[in-house]
Formats: sequence, C-alpha cells, structure tokens
Amino acid sequence: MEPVKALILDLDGLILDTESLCVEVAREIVARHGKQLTLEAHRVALGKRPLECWSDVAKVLGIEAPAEQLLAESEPLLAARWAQAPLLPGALRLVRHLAACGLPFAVATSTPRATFAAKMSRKDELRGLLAERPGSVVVCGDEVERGKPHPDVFLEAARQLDVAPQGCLVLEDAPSGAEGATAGGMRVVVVPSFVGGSREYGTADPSARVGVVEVLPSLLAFSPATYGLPPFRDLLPPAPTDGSDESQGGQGGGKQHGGGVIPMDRVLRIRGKVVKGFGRGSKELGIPTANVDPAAVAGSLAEAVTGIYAGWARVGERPEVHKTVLSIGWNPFFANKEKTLEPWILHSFDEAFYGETLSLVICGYVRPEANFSSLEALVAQIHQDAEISRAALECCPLTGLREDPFLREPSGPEGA
Ligand code: ADP
Ligand code: RBF
Ligand code: MG
Repeated sequence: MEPVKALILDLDGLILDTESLCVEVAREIVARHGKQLTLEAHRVALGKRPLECWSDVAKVLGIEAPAEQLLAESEPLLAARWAQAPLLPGALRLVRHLAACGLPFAVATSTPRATFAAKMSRKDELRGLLAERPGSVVVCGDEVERGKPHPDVFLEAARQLDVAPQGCLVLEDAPSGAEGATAGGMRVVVVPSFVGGSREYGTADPSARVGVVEVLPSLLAFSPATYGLPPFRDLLPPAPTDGSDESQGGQGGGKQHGGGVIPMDRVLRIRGKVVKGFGRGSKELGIPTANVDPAAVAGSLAEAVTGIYAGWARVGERPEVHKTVLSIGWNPFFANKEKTLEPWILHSFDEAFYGETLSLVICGYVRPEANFSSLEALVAQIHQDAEISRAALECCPLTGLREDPFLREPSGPEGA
C-alpha cells in the first residue's frame, strides 16, 4: 500500500462546528417558505457549496423559490455568525501536530474564499497554521469547476501539495466529501458530523486503497500512527524518552489512538443528580457507575463526543475530590437506546449515593467507545482505562484541575 504522504482536511464539520449555525439559519429560511427542515434535506446538503446546498434543500423540501434567492436570504444571517463557529474537539491539536512535524497538509473546502476568510477572522492560531504558513495550501469551493461530491477540490489540493492522490489521506465529515475524495482516488477517514451518524458510510475497509478506511467518533480518536505518520506527543502519562519502547502503544485503552490520555483543550464541567442506571454496573461488571441524570445535563450530554474520559469528581458537598474515569455514550456492548454519562469514581464508598449531586470536571480523553467480544474483555479494558487515568491525573495540566473552583461551588441540583 502507498504510504500516506499528505493529509487533506475538510473545514466545515471537521475543524469548525459550522453545522449547527447552518441548521439554525436553514430552519429559519425554510420556515419563511412554509417548510420544515428535515434530516434528509440536511444530509444531502452537507459538505456541498452554498448554492448547491440550497438547490438540494429546495428540491428535497419542494420549495419553489430559486436556490439563488434562498442563498441570498441566508447570507446576511450566516455572515453575522461565521466568526463565532467553535473549533471541534481535537481539531486544533491535529493541525498543530501536522505543522509541528512538517507533514504536508491542505484544506479542501466547499466554502468560497471570502467565507473562508470570515470563518478564520477570529481564529488567529488556526488561520496562521492553515493559511499563513510557508507552503500553505487552501483550496476553496469557488476555485474549482465542480463542487463535492466531485473530486475537484481534493485533486487540486493534491496537485498544489505535489502529492499523488494515492499518497493523500482525506479527513471528512460529510457523505458528499467522502464520495468526492473516493472519486479522486484517495483514502478517507470519516468523522461524521451528521446526527444520522456512521451508518451513512457503510463499513470502512482499513485495507482499501481508495475510499473509506476508517469511521471515527471525533478527531480525538484519530491516530496518525495507524498510517505510519508521527504520533502525537501530548499523551499522558508521557512516554519514557530514553527507553527502547518508543511506540507509546500497547498501554490500556489508549491503544486506539497511540496510548495515553489526551489533555482536553476545552474542559467539560458538568453537574447533575445521581440516578438509577441499568442496574448492571456493580452486578454484571463489578464496576459501579454513578449515572448522572440525563435531563439535568441534556445540553452537555447531547454535545459531548462519545468516548471514555478521565476527570475529577465530588459527591454533594463532601470535602473530598476523587479521581474518576467515565463513559459518555451508548455502551455499544449493551446497545443502549439512551446516551448516558457514567462515572466510575476511583474511590471505595461505604454506601450508595443515589439522589446526591455529582460535580464533574472532565479533562482528559482516554479512547473511543468500543464493542467487545466478551464481558471479561470489556471489564479488563475498563480496569486499564482506570489505571491510565489514575496516572494521567497525576500529570500537569490535569492534576491542577482537582482545585477547579467548579468543584467548590455550592451544588444545587441544577448546577451551572
Ligand atoms: P446503576 O445501574 O443504578 O447505576 P450501578 O451498579 O452502576 O447501578 O451502581 C451505581 C451506584 O453505586 C451509584 O449510583 C452510586 O450510588 C454507588 N457507588 C458506590 N461506589 C461507587 C463508585 N466508586 N463509583 C460510582 N458509583 C458508586
Ligand atoms: N461500554 C461499552 O459498551 N463499551 C465501552 O468501551 C465501555 N467503556 C467504558 C469505560 C469506562 C471507564 C466505564 C466506567 C464504562 C464503560 N462502558 C463501556 C460502559 C459500561 O458498559 C456501563 O458502565 C455498564 O453497562 C453499566 O451501565
Ligand atoms: Mg451505573
């Protein structure tokens, strides 16, 4: 297989969370035309150029107004919002890493050049790394003949990077982007931004020469080492620098992204009541998990990237702050229908504490959720997660967050 020589990154939905802004504006515009935005309309438009998005949305919803008019209606609403689009988890970390190791990379986006500038206007570091480095390559939607799902932006990015398509690895969130990169003869890692999730992309084939090789829940789960690229250097606890084992691999759940806990740029602070779970934590796994009331944390839970995390926990107003490891997601092994947030607090309690308020500072990403061939394998993995989290929470900057003021605020049931 051709080694990966360059990465090509999508922008919207991969690096920037512009999807929620677009959905908000699209809802308003289609409502003006007497329609409601559907999941299908959102899906077909995702990742495409603005005019093509609107023509797809109009077609799917049966709006008679021309796409040009819908686009013109949306532009002032969006223009006011672009600069505020948040960075997606793991995006800045990846871009910093690529720039630091001198790996060639490019942006291939459906966004027109002027909108790209608006989106970057308040992202100084990101803009510097993406667009203002010597040799930066950014190809915008209005700089090629055809938009995604055609391969034009990707092929132009590869041409400017001077790397053959077989040597390019594309990171994309949208079906149209994955299709375009595949049509260009490239391998694609998909990080779905679309609520419909990974089913859209079928099963990934890790050994494919072209097309989708991997589907990941977030950029935090992306491991450059899988493609023979230099591994991230920020994992905790730090790998020994002198020893013979340079790989950082083989440790606990970290295996899937190279070993270790990733310190999070944006720490999550969550407070909620402890409620009854599925009743299998202690009984089936021997691992009690204090399920946090999903209603109390509705917003944060919906937004949080699924995965296993490390952090600090305080029960009610008790004086102690404990290390914790936690799972946010759907528990693929049990195929839950509800997204849960379940900390296993690394402390031995005398009795249960249902109904008490739990305050959590979630500061490290351990690994993506996974499925397992047996209950024993799941339990062994959770114990490894706990060990690696214990060690990581002794390291800077995670260790300092034990003193986070959020853990000391009065813990009303609603929290902050
Ligand atoms: P459920 O399915 O109701 O969550 P579990 O078997 O997972 O039941 O047990 C979780 C309960 O056990 C928690 O709600 C908490 O009251 C109690 N508990 C005791 N020790 C711990 C611990 N170390 N971490 C989390 N919860 C604990
Ligand atoms: N469930 C899964 O299906 N897959 C996992 O990878 C997984 N990892 C977990 C890691 C930790 C640290 C914890 C505390 C739980 C994890 N679980 C996982 C959830 C576990 O299945 C759940 O806590 C029990 O089913 C009890 O509800
Ligand atoms: Mg539980």
